[in-house]
Amino acid sequence: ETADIGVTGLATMGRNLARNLAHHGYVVALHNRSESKTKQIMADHSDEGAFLPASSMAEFVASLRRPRRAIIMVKAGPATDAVIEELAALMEPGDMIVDGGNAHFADTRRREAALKERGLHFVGAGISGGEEGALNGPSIMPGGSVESYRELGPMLESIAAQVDGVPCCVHVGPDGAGHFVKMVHNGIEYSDMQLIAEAYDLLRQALGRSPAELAEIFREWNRGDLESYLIEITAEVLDHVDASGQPLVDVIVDQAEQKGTGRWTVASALDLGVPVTGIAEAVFARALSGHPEQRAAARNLEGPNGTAPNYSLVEDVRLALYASKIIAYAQGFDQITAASEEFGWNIDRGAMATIWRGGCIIRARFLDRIRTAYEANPQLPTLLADPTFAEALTEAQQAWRRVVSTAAQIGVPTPGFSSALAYYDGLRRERLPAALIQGLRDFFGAHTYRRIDRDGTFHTDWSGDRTERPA
Ligand code: NBP
Repeated sequence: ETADIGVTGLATMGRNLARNLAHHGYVVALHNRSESKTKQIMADHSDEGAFLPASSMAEFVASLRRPRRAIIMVKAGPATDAVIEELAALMEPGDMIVDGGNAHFADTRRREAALKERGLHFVGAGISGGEEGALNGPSIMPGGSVESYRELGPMLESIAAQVDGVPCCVHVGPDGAGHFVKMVHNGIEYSDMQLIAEAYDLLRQALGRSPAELAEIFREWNRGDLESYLIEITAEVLDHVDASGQPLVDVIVDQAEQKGTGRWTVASALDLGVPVTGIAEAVFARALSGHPEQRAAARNLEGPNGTAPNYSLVEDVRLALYASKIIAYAQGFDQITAASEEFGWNIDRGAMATIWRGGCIIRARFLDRIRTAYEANPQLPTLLADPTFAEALTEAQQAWRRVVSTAAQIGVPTPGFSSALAYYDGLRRERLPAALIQGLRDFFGAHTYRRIDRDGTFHTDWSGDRTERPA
């Protein structure tokens, strides 16, 4: 009973997380369904810290000091349920099970409730940063009880990425809050990548620049407002020439795949009634790319394939990208707000921006601005209302409109830029055509409407004398 913590599931993520814990001085118990992975770590890394390898789950649990803390890093879904059950059967009240996989937050809520009945703490912890992050400092988003965080927090904070001396790990909220926030993080990652891809596509078509020239533009952008990990690696990918001598981006099949967290984010947003158009367009753009038969069938449809030689286009696209990014993040934070209210999570949005500054895929200078915005006004109704972001949008909006119209004129699809602009104009519009929609709903379905000049709900007798009655 000497291990501070254990990790079961020692594939890429689990192995690196266990090593990270050991590097920080913790005694780490190791377990994997097939023992070969456990042995491999001992062969390759046992000199890096204190590991206690176990060949069975019983041995693994027996090696943990109390209250026991075990992190599960296995494939999300039924495998996670199976491992939880095995662990729970061997544990005692007060012990803690942490799921660091990419679980759906509804599964985490279900598991947390079931384990609480058995006196166990269950912590669904979102972990971002891929294998490199797991080893050297990920962004960690743990849910679960306050008591469990008291025990686990210091350990998780010590292995997380650190930015300005602040760990990229904070207690997000009860039950599924951590996995929810991780899900939205992944959704935002989809929209960031879509916007970058649109900027690349538009500049390439409009200006006829080569991937290497475009890499230079992204490198330049990475020195300003857009500075981020994804912009940085965009330059790397665009610059890469493969063994055949061609830019790699030109030989990769243009069908984007997805594992499902983007889809989960959009499905949850539909349930919550939050317009996350930036994430949704990104998910749908990937889906469109993955239908080669439809793309082949549509290839000869009429439309321009023009250029737009225009000296200010590069700067215009930079501004459109930044403005659209603000919209996508504003929408993602709205979704967190809505879920926090729906599930009683009481999530501190500024703290979420803080822990996304490092370790994770969307890490960016930009997140400091979001943190500042929520610190200045914790009740901010939308990020667009923050003075700094409002000013950035004001500065960008003319360029943004030029970009969307140029893209439409030369036939380059920019669903991210266009839908973000439509969202911006929708929110700032004094009167929306939703009034007409309400009129139509009342006409065909007697769904009633409210008036701007009187309280109450009303119905017009459309099929009769068209007088209005209170409903
Ligand atoms: P995988 O998602 O590829 O899962 C492999 C691990 O699951 C192995 O240890 C395997 O054991 C174990 N496992 C399976 Br599969 N079925 C099992 C079962 N029924 N009982 C017990 N163990 C079982 O590993 P990963 O890529 O390291 O990811 C781990 C988790 O972290 C996942 O939930 C993933 O979504 C999440 N995540 C991954 C990344 C990333 O960049 N890869 C980033 C963030 C989060 P075996 O060796 O005996 O087959």
